[in-house]
Amino acid sequence: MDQSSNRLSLPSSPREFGFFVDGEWRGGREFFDRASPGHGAVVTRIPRCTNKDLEDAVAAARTAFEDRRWSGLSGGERAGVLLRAAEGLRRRRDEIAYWETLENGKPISQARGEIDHSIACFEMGAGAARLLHGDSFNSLGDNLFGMVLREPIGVVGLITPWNFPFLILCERVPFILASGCTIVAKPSEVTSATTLILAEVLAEAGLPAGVYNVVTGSGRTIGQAMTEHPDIDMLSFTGSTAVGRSCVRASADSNFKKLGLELGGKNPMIVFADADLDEAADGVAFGIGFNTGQCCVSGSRLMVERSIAEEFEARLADKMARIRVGDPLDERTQVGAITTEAQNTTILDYIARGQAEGARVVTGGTPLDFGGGQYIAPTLFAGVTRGMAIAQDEIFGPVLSSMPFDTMEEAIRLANDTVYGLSASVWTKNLDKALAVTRRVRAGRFWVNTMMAGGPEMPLGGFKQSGWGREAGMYGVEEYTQIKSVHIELGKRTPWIE
Ligand code: TXE
Repeated sequence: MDQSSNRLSLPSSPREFGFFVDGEWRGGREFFDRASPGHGAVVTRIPRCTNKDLEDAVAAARTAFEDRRWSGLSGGERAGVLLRAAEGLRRRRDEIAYWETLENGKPISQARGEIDHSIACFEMGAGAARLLHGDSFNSLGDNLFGMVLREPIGVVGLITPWNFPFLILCERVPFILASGCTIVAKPSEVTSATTLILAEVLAEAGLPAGVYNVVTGSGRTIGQAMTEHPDIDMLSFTGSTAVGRSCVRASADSNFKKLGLELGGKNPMIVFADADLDEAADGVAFGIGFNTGQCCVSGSRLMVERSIAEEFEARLADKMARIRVGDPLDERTQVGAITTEAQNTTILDYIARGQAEGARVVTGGTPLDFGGGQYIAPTLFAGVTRGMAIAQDEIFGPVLSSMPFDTMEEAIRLANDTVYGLSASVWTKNLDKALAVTRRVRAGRFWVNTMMAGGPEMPLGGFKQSGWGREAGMYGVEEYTQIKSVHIELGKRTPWIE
């Protein structure tokens, strides 16, 4: 097939966005220009909101919460809006995927898959809105009845990163809305377009004004102000561990807002000699290659049983060298561009550091030139030891560090040898080993003989310094609720004063 027919083109001029407060679009006074990381051309102009804009958004979300225009509806009515939003997303799937690819640099086919997953999140959220319930205690004696109510927590601030701008948003928004809360969202300054498009979709689906607001701007200004805001009841933050730490401080210094934090990872993939080695090599290549390794759940450390280590690394290197890296707008591309220049520099610095510290590049290790944008070849390091930076730090790029192990005990020890605990995967045909590893490796998401599988039913979140709380599924909805215990006296109350 002619190569050009497989490729979408860049927009003829940058698309300018407003921001969304209280059901209305507002024009920006100053803007960020965002260049496509795959091509270098400016594709969007995003408003640089002010603190006053944030104040307006929080006030709108507060009013919408307090007057119960959303939380006062039945779960069924909320579900109706979420299902209509899912339909709206289905209609605009290709458009949303296109802007996601332009700002983020991920392959267009992958972006479409992420919109499909996002639609499923809205459908799941609709079900959850109807299913959310409390509990009752009929065991307190004939004179007392106990009820446990789940109430929406209030105004939720949502700060999202640039690696999955729409997917991460949609792993949260429908669940927050299902609970009855209202939202002020702030996307990453480099990938704001699709968070703004969602505002249009939700409004068309009948979401009342003020329930979903979007302010755009930098993390240091708008993001920081959100973490400190006394009228935001809960903040869901996804991003770096460093900023996660500052969210905790800001919460303590302001109103003790509840925090949901999804932070970094240095996730192990453990391959035993009895695994299907071809499948394992494919899964491991996917684990580090998917989204150019810019996933909080990327498998970035490989632990492979020593008896097969060399053979497995060679097989894996062969697969990694065959990953189709290139123009994100090309239908055939499997791995696109690195999303920001800063991230590109960070990754290349880590590759240089790995070599300086004595690890051996088996494949990759270099930038790739496609005549514009920034790309890095999927990279495998062998001979990595636990003290090396590439064994400990989250690189957030297509760089995999391989370490051999001799026994299952050693594999588990190596896997847990990190401050993080977001995800892990194990490859073996032996059920005893698979379950022992799953039980003992400390991570919030586990894959056995697969990588990255899952759906909106399953909760997401981390152990250790990978974060607090869970998103998605029923667990995700419950995070956005408060629990109220209600005690009802029945019959005549025994008097205190005779
Ligand atoms: O993240 P930041 P960056 C990791 C990854 C990456 C590193 C740095 O290792 O290399 O973080 O990326 C907003 N108060 N992850 O610098 O700064 C910011 O505007 C409040 C892992 O881009 O944490 C954006 O919306 N908010 C990760 C969001 O935080 C602030 C995803 C994330 O940006 C803020 C992304 C502040 N002081 C990066 N400063 C994951 N878990 O998937 C910034 N922000």
